Amino acid sequence: MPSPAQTDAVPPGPVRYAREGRIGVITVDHPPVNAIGHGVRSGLVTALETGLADGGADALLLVCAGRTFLAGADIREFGKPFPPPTLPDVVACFDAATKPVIAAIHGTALGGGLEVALACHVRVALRSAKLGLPEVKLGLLPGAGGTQRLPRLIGPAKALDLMLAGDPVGAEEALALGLVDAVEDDASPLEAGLRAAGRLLDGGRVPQPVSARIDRIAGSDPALFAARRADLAKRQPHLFSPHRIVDAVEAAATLAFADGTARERDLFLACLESPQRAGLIHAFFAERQVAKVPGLPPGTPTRDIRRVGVVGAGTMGSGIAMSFANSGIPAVLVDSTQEGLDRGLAAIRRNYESSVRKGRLSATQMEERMASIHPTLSYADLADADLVVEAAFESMEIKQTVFRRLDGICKPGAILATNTSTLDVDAIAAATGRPQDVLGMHFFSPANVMRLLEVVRGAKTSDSVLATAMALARRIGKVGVAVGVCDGFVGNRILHQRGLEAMALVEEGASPEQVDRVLTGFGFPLGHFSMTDLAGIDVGWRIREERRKAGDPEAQATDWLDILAERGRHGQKTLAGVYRYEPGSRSPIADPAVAAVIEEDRRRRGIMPRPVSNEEIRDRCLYVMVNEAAKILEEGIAARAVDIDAIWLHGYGFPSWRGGLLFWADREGLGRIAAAVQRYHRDIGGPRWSPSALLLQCVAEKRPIAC
Ligand code: TC6
Repeated sequence: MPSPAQTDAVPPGPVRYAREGRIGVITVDHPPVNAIGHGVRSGLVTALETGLADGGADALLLVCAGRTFLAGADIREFGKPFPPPTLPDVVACFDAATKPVIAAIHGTALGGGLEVALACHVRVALRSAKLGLPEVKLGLLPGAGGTQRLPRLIGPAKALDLMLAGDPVGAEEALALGLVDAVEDDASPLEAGLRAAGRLLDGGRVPQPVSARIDRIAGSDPALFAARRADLAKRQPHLFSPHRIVDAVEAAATLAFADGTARERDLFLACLESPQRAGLIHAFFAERQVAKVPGLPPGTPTRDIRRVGVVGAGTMGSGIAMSFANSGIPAVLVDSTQEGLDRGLAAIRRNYESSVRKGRLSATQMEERMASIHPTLSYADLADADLVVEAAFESMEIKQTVFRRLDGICKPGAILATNTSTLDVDAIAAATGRPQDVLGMHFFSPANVMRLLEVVRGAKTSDSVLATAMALARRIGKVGVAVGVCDGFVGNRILHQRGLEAMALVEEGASPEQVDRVLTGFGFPLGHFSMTDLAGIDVGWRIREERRKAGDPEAQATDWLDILAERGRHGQKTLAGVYRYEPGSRSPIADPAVAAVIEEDRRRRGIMPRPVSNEEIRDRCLYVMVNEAAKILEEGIAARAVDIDAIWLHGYGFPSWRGGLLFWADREGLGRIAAAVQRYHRDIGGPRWSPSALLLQCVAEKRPIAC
């Protein structure tokens, strides 16, 4: 179908108006995602007024060009003044339209985009479309009438589900919910919209505006709101905007539309002012910014990755194989023993079965994914792989042996990646005759869940290999961050310093539970020691052994964690580590046996325990991280502060509403942090407290470290 001819009625801009027979078509064309910035807002109002005044148009159609419907308000404008018309003004104009308005949705109708569609009389979606109100993920609420209209359309309970999760639903589900009126196949949004408009004009009844409906909210149960508040207090105690969403939906259910809308506006403005909004929006852009690697020209050729290999069927290797299988990339999984292979495959199956039980996967999908993982004992089966990820034991000797072997078997051009978390990628690459094809792909445990992928560029890694790994990260749903080679790269290097500080705090008198409580109180989902148990104490123990062998001055003495590891307390997997665990449960339980080991260790070292305040724990654990992060920037191991922020957000559960480690540091005050670092350097000492020159420089120049 030809696109409608453009009239001169509306000057060229992101929104145009044209007529197609009896239908006035308003087209938004504002790449890449039709975000509703100021130009789109005023364009929409002008185009709507033009359509309403156009005597030849009996109905109006709102449609978008490009890959998606309106993807929401322009996030870059939040925090700046909003020149009118505001999005609520635009939505009010659509709501008051005197001709029927149809929204034809393709791609994603998100946030303010869906709110505009909710103010239309009819919504029709292509089958591939997704619809949602993700504002909660940005620390906001749907502030253009979404909290008032959605409950009127689908009922308050389902509306709360959608707004509190922030995840989009597919067109079919939207139809079942009553969010859209029709789903169309195989059409352009323009064709689908024109068809729906034609049906409406040929005798269909024009539905009343959503704002006028009360059937779905009449008699709402007040207990619903109390239950949601109690649930939020338990699950998301730190977050500001979810509570405001419940308040706004309660207003929809109890107040007249105009009063509910006014209440929504107040609550929206409170969210807008909240520091959490700034943090979450920084996190949103951080995820996208890290994909653009400084010095790697856009358009760098990438290699075709159709099948991969994974060496090692342990916890990491199995999770990595699942990450590929989940994205439709077949994986050959190699292990040195049948027993290891069987154990890995059984773990993968258990994991998928649990997803099937939770309704996240169908039984057929599970079997398809299992079938795309080919277990083998033979390295020769890797000959065809386009990329191999090695996830063997964390030992340089073992890794070099594996790489020598891979170099002999893998086809020319195949990329060889190591999942090492601490070892020198260049030394591993040197075991091969193709160092340009070697790099690190450092996944985080559990690898099939955690989104972070540190892409470690070796001294000889070629641009195309780096670009391929970054593109592959995106393809498998990970946030790839390019980093340089150093011990622990970015994430673990910072974690290592926090670990040393957490251990020092326990030696001085804090308990592991107290340290963990302070960190979860800050917003981390897990405390340092719960995380150690999850990763496996034996992993850290092995790393410490390597460090001891390498003569690291901070890793000389055996500590109480080593004693736990030596006694077979390897963490959650052995139901005992720093904590103990009931079979089938992941909840840590404080264990007097561990307290006794710690006490014994203090006695051995001649340390008299003292009370340690929560504030001291917080400052020491976090400031040591900031100091190390600043050194990483100084050395160029991470190119930008945003890379470090993304790494801690996506790999270590840094609270997203705090924006990221260095974004948070600026808000905490670099002067305060630097002064404390210098004090701890004097009082505690050790390389980890030697102040970063960059940190001191930022303070001297009164400039932020992050942005
Ligand atoms: C809201 O609506 C509140 C309303 C109440 C008001 C009173 N604004 O993700 P991609 C950029 S809150 C500005 O790589 P995809 C993005 O930064 C908003 N920019 O693409 C990137 O720029 P770059 C509610 C935006 O195909 C480029 O577009 N809406 C926006 O993988 C491509 O993005 C949301 O939260 C935006 N809204 O995914 C939706 N969105 O190239 C947020 C994207 O310079 N957006 N950009 O790096 C998304 O979820 C995804 O972008 C997507 C497309 C699913 C729309």
